[in-house]
Amino acid sequence: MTKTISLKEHDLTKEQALDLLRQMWEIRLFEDKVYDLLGRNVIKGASHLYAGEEAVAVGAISALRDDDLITSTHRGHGHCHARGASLAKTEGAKQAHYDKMMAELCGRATGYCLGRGGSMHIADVEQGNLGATGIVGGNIPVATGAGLAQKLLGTDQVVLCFFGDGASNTGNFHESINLAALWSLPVVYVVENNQYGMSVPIDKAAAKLDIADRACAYGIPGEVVDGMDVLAVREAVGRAVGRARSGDGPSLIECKTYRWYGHSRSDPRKYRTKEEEAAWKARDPIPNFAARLVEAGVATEAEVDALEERVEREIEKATAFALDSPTPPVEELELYVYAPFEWTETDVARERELRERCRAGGPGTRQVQFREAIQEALREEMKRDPNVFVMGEDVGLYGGAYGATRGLFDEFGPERVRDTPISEAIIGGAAVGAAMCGMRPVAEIMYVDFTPLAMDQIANQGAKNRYMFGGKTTVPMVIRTEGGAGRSIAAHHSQSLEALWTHFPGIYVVMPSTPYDAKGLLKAAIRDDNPVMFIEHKMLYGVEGYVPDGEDADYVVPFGVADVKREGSDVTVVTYSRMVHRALEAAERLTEEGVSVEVIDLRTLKPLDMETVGASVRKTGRVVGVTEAYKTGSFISELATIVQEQLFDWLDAPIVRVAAADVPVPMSEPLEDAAIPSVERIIAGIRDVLR
Ligand SMILES: Cc1ncc(C[n+]2csc(CCOP(=O)(O)OP(=O)(O)O)c2C)c(N)n1
Ligand SMILES: [Mg+2]
Repeated sequence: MTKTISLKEHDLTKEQALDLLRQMWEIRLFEDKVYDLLGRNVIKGASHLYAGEEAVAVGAISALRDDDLITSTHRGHGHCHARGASLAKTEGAKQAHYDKMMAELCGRATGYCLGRGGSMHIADVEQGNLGATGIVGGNIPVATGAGLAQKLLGTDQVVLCFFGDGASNTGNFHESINLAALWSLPVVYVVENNQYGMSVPIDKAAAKLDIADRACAYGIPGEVVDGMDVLAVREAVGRAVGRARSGDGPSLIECKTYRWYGHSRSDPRKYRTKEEEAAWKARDPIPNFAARLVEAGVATEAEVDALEERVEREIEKATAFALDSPTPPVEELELYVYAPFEWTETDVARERELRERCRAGGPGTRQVQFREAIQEALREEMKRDPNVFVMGEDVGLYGGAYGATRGLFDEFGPERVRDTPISEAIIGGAAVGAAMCGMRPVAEIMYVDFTPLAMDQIANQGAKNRYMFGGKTTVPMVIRTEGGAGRSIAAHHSQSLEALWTHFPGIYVVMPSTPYDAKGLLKAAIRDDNPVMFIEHKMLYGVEGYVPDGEDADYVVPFGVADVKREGSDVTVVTYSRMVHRALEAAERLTEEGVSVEVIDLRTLKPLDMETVGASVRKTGRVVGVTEAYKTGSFISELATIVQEQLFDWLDAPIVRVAAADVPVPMSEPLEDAAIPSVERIIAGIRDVLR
């Protein structure tokens, strides 16, 4: 039997108790309405309904302060609802919140995410709801990163992270909780164990049925709670929030609960028996809580009934608001992919002048290695902006696998130069969450070959959150990584995977070839409000070059400005990173034969400077694209298509691609050499295009 409620014991006023009931009714009736609208095809797409689980979201969020944060899941209406409802202090603000939620589900311009996110990606970042995710478990690292930001910023705000029993079997769960425990981050992990991950019951997905038991493996408190009892959830989460706020680190709270509807609308629920459903429904969190309030004399039956009727009217109003709202204008399709930032003509002109000065060397310049250029950029940006910090595997005392962070640990200490566990997903995800909360992380993934381990976090969350959430957030993070062949370390440490990253909208891709470019581009990347994949070639770290000195030492290289590394009139070679050096050597050798080759270093693949490429192609009429990446699907293939689309009339010959062989990069030196473009192969490519 449930305990009689004592408001005093639960530290609740009557208004607060009734508000918990009201919020649960709001979620229930909202979800019933969504079910109806889905059935009539008014709401399109997937909506995973939260009915049955209301006590979890409402109880947990009621334990938060207004400035705390949440992250949510594909079954996120309840979380979004409770967070928004608890922050809205007037009836008008509450109605506006329901309106924006319903409008978002209906794909309208007035929705929380302006119709970009819909049910599975609903968010209200401006009010501390860092968003839902369609990737099961995808929000757990983001929440952890948001917790890291609170720690670094010195706030006492707490992050509440909701996820399902299914999500607790993803690597994200383990990597996140390990890191949060290690760094004592203020995150409360709330598992909504509704007994199923789609159709698969918990006992077919995990050998141990209480997910909270896993907490002890990470040395944090874990607790199982009756997720059908709003006060039990509120209390357990309240204790965990208290620990997090006072610096005692994360907790794992498992709420046993049940969803009333199928996984999604198309689910006939064949995997559940009628008896099982009936047993859970007898424990319905809403009428049970209402009865307890009446029984304890907190509210009358009439008050409770009036509440339900009022909620019905609110949801009807929200539905009418949504259906009367316009859909987003298609002309605005591309709005919000990138945070706006325009380099001025003056920036570009100044950089051109500095570039020329450094190409020549001499007064006002200084010679450094590529590795030192990276170190200098990091050091200068960390000094300039206290929100810049570095994290990754072995970036601390060791100084990074290639020494690019050497010296930073001594200068800035372990808080701002953070060695991480070998957990690429959480390195990427913590960067996303921290960046969404005002930090400027520079996260190192040791090799580009390992970036696929973090791909969900960087590409699905980091690159897309701004767009999916209606332009209401920015993700100013830099992922630094090392790519390329040349050290006989074979197929897991030698690839050029930039094309994977140029494929995703919402992330820039930068590949410098000289110390000058590396320093200026890295500083620009750190200052940019967009996610940046910054790929350094491992064979370039020892290369020397000139950087501006004196009063020009603090310079940036604007994104989307290619550098003509050598002028020529017969052929345009377009390339980037290490291949720039080989292309220049090829060009030099061909001079002896009277062939004049222009070499364009793209510097940033995204944004791409087609203006510079176009001007060159109009002059030469012949293009060779050179890349160290596998030929199939390489970025140079994309470039060839763009040239063909935009400059076909100026072409005098088919475009030639000189790329790596489509074989995993082999270890043995002669094989490795044969796999990637040599100077000779570039010369052959140039001869081909001249035929
Ligand atoms: C990474 C990933 N794998 C699979 C899916 C497909 N899928 C969506 S929800 C779901 C079940 C998730 O179960 P759980 O985490 O328990 O959440 P619940 O749906 O029960 O709330 C699955 C398999 C997905 N969206 N993302
Ligand atoms: Mg589940």
